[in-house]
Amino acid sequence: MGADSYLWPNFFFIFAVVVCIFGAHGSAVEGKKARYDYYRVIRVIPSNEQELAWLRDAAYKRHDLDFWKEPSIVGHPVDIMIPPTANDFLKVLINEGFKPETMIRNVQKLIDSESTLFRQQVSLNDEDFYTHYRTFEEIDAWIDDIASTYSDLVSVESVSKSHEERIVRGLKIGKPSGTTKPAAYIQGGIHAREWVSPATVMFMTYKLLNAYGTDTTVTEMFDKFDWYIVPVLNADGYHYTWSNNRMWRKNRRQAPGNICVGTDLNRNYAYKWGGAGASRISCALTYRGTGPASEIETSEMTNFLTKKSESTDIHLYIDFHSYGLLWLYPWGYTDDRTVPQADREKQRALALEGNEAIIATHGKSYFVGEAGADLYPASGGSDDWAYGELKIKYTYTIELRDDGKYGFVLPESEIKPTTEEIYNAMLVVGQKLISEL
Ligand code: 0X9
Ligand code: ZN
Repeated sequence: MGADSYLWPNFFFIFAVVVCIFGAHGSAVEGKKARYDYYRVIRVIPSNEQELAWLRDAAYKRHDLDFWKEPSIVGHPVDIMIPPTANDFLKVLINEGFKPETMIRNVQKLIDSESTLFRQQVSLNDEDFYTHYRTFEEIDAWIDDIASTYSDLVSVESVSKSHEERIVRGLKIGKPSGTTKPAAYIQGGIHAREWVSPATVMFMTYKLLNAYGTDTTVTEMFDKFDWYIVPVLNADGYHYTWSNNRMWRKNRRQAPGNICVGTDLNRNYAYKWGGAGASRISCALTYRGTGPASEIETSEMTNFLTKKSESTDIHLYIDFHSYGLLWLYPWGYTDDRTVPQADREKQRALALEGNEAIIATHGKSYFVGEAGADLYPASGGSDDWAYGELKIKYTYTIELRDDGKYGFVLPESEIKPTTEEIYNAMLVVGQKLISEL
């Protein structure tokens, strides 16, 4: 998903149209669900800078492939979803000296096993509600249910509108107080296909609410801070992953003059917009949009938070993604670790502490690192905006489970353990925030 192309628009125009119809986004017939029959996901690990550069070039040029995990650094896996029509790419990889390992043989089979069709209706007070993936409508109804069940602590906030006119809503959780309290912000679902993100945000929220009044840390977290929790930022995209295409990542607006639908909202924020790792090609998975905060979801969400930050201090910002088990801090727009960043060491220390709690839960360990330098530079990210514009001290992007066995199509049985480890990490984060007041 490279940045730029000198060949554009001649070659890329034709190529992109073909790709949009048949390529990385599944075999979609208008009005029908995209299918991923015999799409496979393979993993290669670049063992030197040349191999890494080769993979970057392929990610940039081959829009018929879907890089589930983009090339990052030497020794780190790159996961690529290959449609059956691009099986030649496997041979190319082998010729280049890579040893591709098949992670998923048939993506459609995995999607089918998600069995989202036959789910029982359960009350939100039942753990069963949280151990299944939920539609946008279910999540939206959940927001109202939670607010009425925990009405002494919770109210509903409208964060933004979506292009298709959904309302992106969240919860404000905190013991009401006569004075303005400091705040914390948690978001999920900026990338539509990363289903475990909204699921974890919801389940964690429910667990926290149930622990209020019993667990002293949680009680203080809600007594001393107001928490803004938004389970699904990319409402249209998330809805679309249920209705049309499980592998959709971006929002659903087609800007005038663009060939393809969708902007990667995590490349659209108005801080260092348009730099490295953000494509100017509308068909790319990492399309940056037509300008900084060109998308309504981004612009209204940033207005929402900017307004909050004018009346209170926001101490924490977490954007939950999947997958890869990573706990990242800014900057994300550059891979230069020497760019000044006043809170780097404190952010890192807290993430490492949080990771200890994660390890103690189920033995998983998250890699703690700087987004741009340790993963890949990608500009226009929500985390960089939160840190760069709003100066939110503890700003993170957390990539949840798994580490590639199922990728985005994570079995529902993993929602609970993921939530448990993240919940424990949140207590550590909560303690830190409280201790710094
Ligand atoms: O590339 C992204 O947007 C995130 N990874 S994902 O696989 N979920 O798409 C990482 C974003 C890290 N932050 C920045 N680069 N600003
Ligand atoms: Zn993501």
